[in-house]
Amino acid sequence: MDDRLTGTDYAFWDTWLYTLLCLVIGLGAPMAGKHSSRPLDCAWEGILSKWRHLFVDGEYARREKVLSGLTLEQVKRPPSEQSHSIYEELWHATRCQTIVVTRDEGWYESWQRGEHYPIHPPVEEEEWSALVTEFLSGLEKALEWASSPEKLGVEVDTGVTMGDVLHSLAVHNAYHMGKIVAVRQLIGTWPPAGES
Ligand code: NI
Repeated sequence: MDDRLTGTDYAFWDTWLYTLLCLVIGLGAPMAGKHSSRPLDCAWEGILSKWRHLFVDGEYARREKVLSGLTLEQVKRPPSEQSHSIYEELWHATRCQTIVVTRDEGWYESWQRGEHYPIHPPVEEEEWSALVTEFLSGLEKALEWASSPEKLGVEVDTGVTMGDVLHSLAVHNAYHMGKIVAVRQLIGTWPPAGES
């Protein structure tokens, strides 16, 4: 997410999503009869569950699980000199996500200045838990953006829609969630206690 998105990069996803939507609605319409809104509702619920799959619980461990059962000591210590700590990974992913889902201009400007990681490690356990809360609530905000074709179609940059940016955000999250799991495996905290 260090570079601004370009429309051409994401044209495929945009086309895929809307073609799928049109197909589902088109197939449902002849069977709709008087209740023509129901296939549309069902189709959109299906699309929303795909977004939940991308953001919350699909393809790899639930994001809540990836971030659970960690102590302050474990999240602030990088596993090697070249590595980011778990706290740094999540801080970075969260800032990026918050910028996308809240359209926060202040955070966007600091990101543009190259401030992609925290300046210092967390001192209090609460800093970590607040960061986890911000990240998980950001996932729900992403789903709110995905809750209607109108919201997904909002143009956030020339030729770039919110839907385009959300797909990119899901990939970015996956990259950093995977890095966090890798660090957890290295330091012997994966899976979280009590989970398989
Ligand atoms: Ni990144």
